[in-house]
Formats: sequence, C-alpha cells, structure tokens
Amino acid sequence: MVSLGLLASLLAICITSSLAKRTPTTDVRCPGYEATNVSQGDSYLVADLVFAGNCSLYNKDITNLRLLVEYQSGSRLHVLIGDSDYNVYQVQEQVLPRPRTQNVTASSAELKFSYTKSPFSFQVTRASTGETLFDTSSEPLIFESQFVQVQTTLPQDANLYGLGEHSDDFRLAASNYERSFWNAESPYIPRGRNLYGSHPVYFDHRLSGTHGVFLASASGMDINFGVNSAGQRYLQYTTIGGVLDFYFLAGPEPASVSKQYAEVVGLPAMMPYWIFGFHQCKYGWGDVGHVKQVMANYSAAGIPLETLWGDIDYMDRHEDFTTSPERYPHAEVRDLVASLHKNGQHYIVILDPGIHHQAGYATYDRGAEKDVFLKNADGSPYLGRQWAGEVVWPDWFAPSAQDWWTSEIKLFFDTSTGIDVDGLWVDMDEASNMCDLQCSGQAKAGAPRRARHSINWMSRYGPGQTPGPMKGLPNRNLLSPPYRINNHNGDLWGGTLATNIANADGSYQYDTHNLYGHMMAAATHDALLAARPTKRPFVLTRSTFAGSGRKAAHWFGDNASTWDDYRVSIAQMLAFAAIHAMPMVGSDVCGFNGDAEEKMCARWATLGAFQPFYRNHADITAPSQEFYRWGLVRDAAKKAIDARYRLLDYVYTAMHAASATGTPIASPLWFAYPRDANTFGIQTQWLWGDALIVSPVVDTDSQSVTFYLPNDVFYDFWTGEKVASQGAQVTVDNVAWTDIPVHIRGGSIVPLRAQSASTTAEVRSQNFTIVVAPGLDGTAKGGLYLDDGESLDVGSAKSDISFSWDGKTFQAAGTFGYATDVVVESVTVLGDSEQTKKGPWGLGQGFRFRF
Ligand code: MIG
Repeated sequence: MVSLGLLASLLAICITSSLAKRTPTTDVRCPGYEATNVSQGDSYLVADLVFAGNCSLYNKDITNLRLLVEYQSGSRLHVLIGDSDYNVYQVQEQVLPRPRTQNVTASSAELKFSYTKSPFSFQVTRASTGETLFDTSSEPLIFESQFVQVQTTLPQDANLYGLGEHSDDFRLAASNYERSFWNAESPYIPRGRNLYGSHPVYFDHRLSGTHGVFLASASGMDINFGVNSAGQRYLQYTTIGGVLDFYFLAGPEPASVSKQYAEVVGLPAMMPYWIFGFHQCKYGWGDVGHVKQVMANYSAAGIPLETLWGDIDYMDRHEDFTTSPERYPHAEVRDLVASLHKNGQHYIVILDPGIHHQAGYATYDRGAEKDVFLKNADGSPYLGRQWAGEVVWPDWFAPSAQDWWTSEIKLFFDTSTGIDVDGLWVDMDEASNMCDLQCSGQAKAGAPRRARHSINWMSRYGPGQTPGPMKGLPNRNLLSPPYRINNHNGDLWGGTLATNIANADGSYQYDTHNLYGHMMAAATHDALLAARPTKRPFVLTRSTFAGSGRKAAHWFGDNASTWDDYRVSIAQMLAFAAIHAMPMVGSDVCGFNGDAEEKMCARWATLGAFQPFYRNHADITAPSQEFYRWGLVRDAAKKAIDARYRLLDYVYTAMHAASATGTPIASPLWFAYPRDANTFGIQTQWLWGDALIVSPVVDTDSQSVTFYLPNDVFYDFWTGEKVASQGAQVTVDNVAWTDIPVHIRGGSIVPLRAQSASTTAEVRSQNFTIVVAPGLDGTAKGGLYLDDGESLDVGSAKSDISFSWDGKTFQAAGTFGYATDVVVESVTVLGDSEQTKKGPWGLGQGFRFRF
C-alpha cells in the first residue's frame, strides 16, 4: 500500500511537472499598489491600497486593498492586507481564534511599522535597536485572486527556524530552498516536500535578538528562500489566495517568541501525566490475542509498558466505531481494556475520517440524517476512498458535525458499556483520499452554499469597516489554479478531497484544505471532553495546522526505520516543541516503514525516552519491533525508561509551564545560549526541559559522538561528574548501545523520583530525590509542579514549588495545595565535593536547611 502510494505520487510529480508553470515567465515588473487615505490613531493605522497599473500575471489583480496595522501589545504587531470588500478567504475565527488587540500606543511598542507610499511596501523595525526585521520593498506586492506574493529581505547570515511540517534541517537552508504548505499523506517523510501539517511561522534568531513572523493563512503556498540579483537574501511568500495576515513577535529572547506565538495561536493543552509513559503500537496485530501477548511479553521482559494502541486492525471492515466480531470481539476488547486498566495501563485506538458510504452502517446513517457530510454542488454526497472502501467525509463546518461526532464517540467509547479508551488517535486527516476526483466523477464547481457568519469581526477591521463574508472570492478555478504550488501530490486535489467542494459555511476546500486535520482533532478533543468531562482529553493527530497544540498531540507520520530518520526525528521535534507551540510530539520510535535493525532500534529507544511523545510503532508490512525482541534493545529501553520515569515530574513540570505560558518543553541549545553562534546550527542535541542537554550518538552504526558544550559548567547526568567547558566540541568514544549522553546545566535544580516503576501510576508513589547542579556563580534554581495528573480543573489541588540554592542554603518555597504522602528523601549538591543531606522533608509545605 505504502509503496503503491509512493509510486503514485512520484508518477504524479512526473506528469505534473511538465505542465507546471510555477513562477512567472515574464519579466514584467508589476507596479504594485499605492497607499492612500492613510489614517492613524495611537495604536493603529489603516489605509487603502490602490492598484497602480496593469499586471495580471495569473488572474486579474484586485484593485482595491485595505491595510490594517494594529499595535496589539508591547511585543506584538499585527499587519493585515486584504481586499477592501472582505470577500477574500480568511481562516474562520472558530477554527483559529485570533487574539484581540490590547491597543498599545505605537510609541510604547517594541515593533515599529513604517511604510513607503508608492509602490507600497512596509517595514517592521525593532525599536530598541533600530534594526529592520521585515522589509517588503525589494519586490512590489502582488494581490490577485489566486496569486498573492510578498517578499522580505533577510540578513546575509540569517538563522531561520520553523515553517513545519518538514523533514529538512532545523535551521532552514539559506537559498535555493522552498517550503510548500499543502497537507498531504507523505509516506517516508520525503525531504524538501510538503508533509502532513502547515505551520507558516518562522523564528529569525540574531545575535541582537530573536523575533517571530506568523502568517495566519491556511492557503496553499510556497515559501522560497533565495538570493536576488543584488546579492540580497530574501524570503518570498507565494500563496494561491487568502489575505496576508501577519503577526510579528518581538521576542527578544528565544523563549519569549515561543510564548508570544502561543498567545496568538493558543497555549498548548495540558497533557495527562500518564501520556509521558512508554507506548507500543503496531499496524497488523491480527487479533486481540496477539495484543494480549504483547502486553504479557513486555511484562515478562520487565520493560515498563504504559499504553497499547489499536490501529485499524481492531475495526470491522475498517469502519470507525466498530470492532471485528472475529478478530477483536467487543467483549474481548473490553476485557483487554479492563486488564490494562487494572494494571494502571492504558488503551488508545485510531479513527479515520472516511466514513463508509453504506446504508445500514449506523454511524453513516446517523451522519447522513444530521447532514454532516461534504457534498457535491448538486447536493449528492461527495465520495472518496479510504480503508473502509467508498466513503463520505465529515464536513467539520456542518452545523451538526460536532454533535454527531460527539455522540458517536460517547456511544462507542462509553466507559461502562463500550470500549473505555484513554485517548483517541486520528489518522489520514489531511485528508488522505485513495481515489481523488474519480470516485465522485469530476467534481464540478457550484454556487457556494449560503454563508453564515455570526462572529463580530469589527474589531479586526479598524474603524468604520463592515466585513464581507470572507469565504473566498467567486469565479476562481478551484481545481487547477493557474499558479501551481509545489505539492508532492501534484494537483491540489491529488490524493485528497476535491478542492472545489463547498463546506457548509460557504467556504471551499480550496481555502480550508489545510484545516481539515486540525478541525478533526479539535472535534475529537471536544467529543472526548463531552464524554469524560472532568479529564484532560488526549488526541493524537497526523495532520496539523498552526494552533493544533491547543487541543492535540502529533506524531511525525510514516517515517522509515533508518538512521537518517532517527536523526531527523530530533529536528522535527525541535521545530514543533520550540517553534510551533506543539509540545507533545514524537516520531515512530525505531521507524514505521521497513525493517528496524537491532543497534538502530536500541539507540532510538534511548533517544525517544528524552523526547515528549514516546511511542514505538510500525507498519503492517514491517517486522515486529517491540523492545523485547532483541537483547540490546531490551536493555537500552529498560535503562532509558528508568531514567525517563525518574525524570517524569521534571518533564511534567516543563509541560505545565508550556501549557501555562508557552515556554517550550524541549528546545535547541540557542534558546539557553542565544549569543553563542556555535549553537545556531545544532540539530542533534537539545534541551530537555531547561536543565538537561541531550547529546545522542547520531552517526550510523557508531559508538562515538561529538557534541558541543557551550561556555558553562555541566554535570554528567549519569555519574554526577563535573564538566567545565569553555565552549567546545567534546568527543566521547565507546558509547554503549544502551547509553545516551545527558548533561545537567550548571545553575539547575532537578527533582527526580528516587526510583522508577513499571507504570507512571506507580512512579507517582515514589519519593523524590533532588539534585542541585551549581552554576558558575555557585547558585542554582529549579521547580516542581504537582497535581493529580489527570483532572482538567485541579482547582487549588496543585503544588507549584520553587527550589533555590545560594551556595549554602537549600530552600523549597511556593504553593503546596496538592496533598501527597510522598517525601523528598535527599538533596544532593553536585560538584568537586559532592554532598548529600538526607531528609525526609514532606511536600505539604516549604522547607529550608543549610549544608
Ligand atoms: O496508510 O492505520 O500514519 O501510523 O499505522 C496507512 C494504518 C494508514 C497511516 C498512519 C500509520 C497507521 C496506518 N495509517
């Protein structure tokens, strides 16, 4: 299946590339726009942008644009350019709620807006340094109905990150590089291609500070990095529609940009504690007996297993909300779940968006009854193909879609009569369609269905503006627009839904394609919340959009069991955790496609243990790769999980900070050492929380690693040994297959459980031991957040404890609302003369003592 899909997409690339005219062949220089009727208040500027001549590269130019500039906060500047009639599509407010302006005065803001009247261009500068951060003057703005282009110049030595989802370098290539956004099924996560998600945000890191640029657009687009004829580096956005809705984020510290971005797209969901446990999945577990065997094998091998996952194997004829009567009888699956729960373990199953188009299949019947499926222009159901065969697709904009999805989930996953899952996994939600246009016959463009818009948009439009429907301009070619983005599936509709299909709110798949998975994940999250109102929902989604972290976690799809994908998993994790406000991410450990090899899988077992989402998963055509299958892998996994679980509360504390403030749970070294240029290109080491640096062996089949330690003091996590560095490459040889180098940064205090356990529930009853790693100045600090690990609203039943060490005195202070019998057994201060004080100290109140 996978290789067929790959062949098909390669074929599509070959066929379409000859047709593709992706960049203007003419050297006509478009004249751009002229800014008129400029009016300015303390905290905003509005202007008309009037087209200054003739250009029409692909479509007719939109002659009247409207510019709105808002000083939204001291660190956030909003610049919106759209048509003056507000017909051009904008991401629906309920899909991506945008922040309201706090109306700060322009003079108090860190980011300044300035513009050139004709041809219109704009600049964003940093007030404190006068530095230009964004400047569109090198090329005139082009704004046609299906072709929008704007360019900014970049510093010659720019360090740019983000623009996921991709499998390329974490620090983006400087030139001859293109990022395309069109969510797509992407077997083997090809390099240089559009993958499953779209996050049009980048961080630009400079020695003088870091800033972020977010283009709040779901439109298909290409972003090109190049060098112009004047030798100047640039970044160019080319979209096939939508408005230019920019949010500029001032930083200046790297983590402040992460927080400011989370303020725009939403703070990440707080995860349940148990989700940090180790997960095992596989496509192709033939029956429930096999699953029970996996569970037993883990237990026999003494490897902690937190969660088992059910792939589409559990379903009857691949229909959502069914169990196979022969292979996964309902009663036996319930039995499996009961025994997992009895052990403190968990169960999660998959759902696909394609709903079998089959009268008598109850989920379909109820959905048809509630009118929740996408339709052709003539009102007939829009058909496609997924695992179940001929399918219809939920229209997440349909008024009753959420009700229908919620009630299906409540019914099937009923805690007392159904499959009592602990979370849900949504797959194929790009949406991935195995039979694109053909299944429905060539879909024809039709009149949009009646638009409904209930949101009050006024505040986003400046004084006196009445918004239009913002559901997309009429008379566009929605299947084959004249400018072709570089989609690896060829046409926009290749391997997905026809882009001329209207959603229930009058918008089109052409404009909303990149939101499909984001919306399915959100609907699934909201359904779980309705079903289990007091618990934090857990949803894992393959397809994402900016802000998906608010409701979901993500894995990086169908990678391969290769060393290269092992390395890439680090860059992908860094992009999502540090840049895209999606902390709970990870790759299929040991790789999805192909055969995992013992040494690689051993390394990957240790690598995954220091990343947020830790799940071993493989394809139906791949051999089984559970950790107990090889001696080395078993030993590596045991050691790594032991460390992961002892650090669970440290990581959970970082997760809490991520969800409360947007601080990343994992980040590149330059987040902690922003003035050390040696760190800017590092993509095989990372900060795990803010105190640990992980530096795995990354070379193929190697036992050596060379990593960088900035100018600071560190302590080996495994031995406590002090390592002073002037900022140097360190080479370590003979790294055992079961080992991974990890260092504690001087200046940190790390709470650890004194012992690990076989489930996260048992970990919670272990006592703590605290490690103090004094910094160069002899002091250190850290924190510990505790709650019950699962309640959505913990009220005051939480502890938020700060630890400090001034060289002589250790202190724990803060709030202590979470009741626990667990104590701090000991505090160890690392250093030349390591010292330990034995407690116990209770965690019901603060304490301090001298060494
Ligand atoms: O085309 O449900 O990425 O994790 O095992 C395969 C079967 C469909 C793709 C997912 C993968 C999952 C598989 N799915």
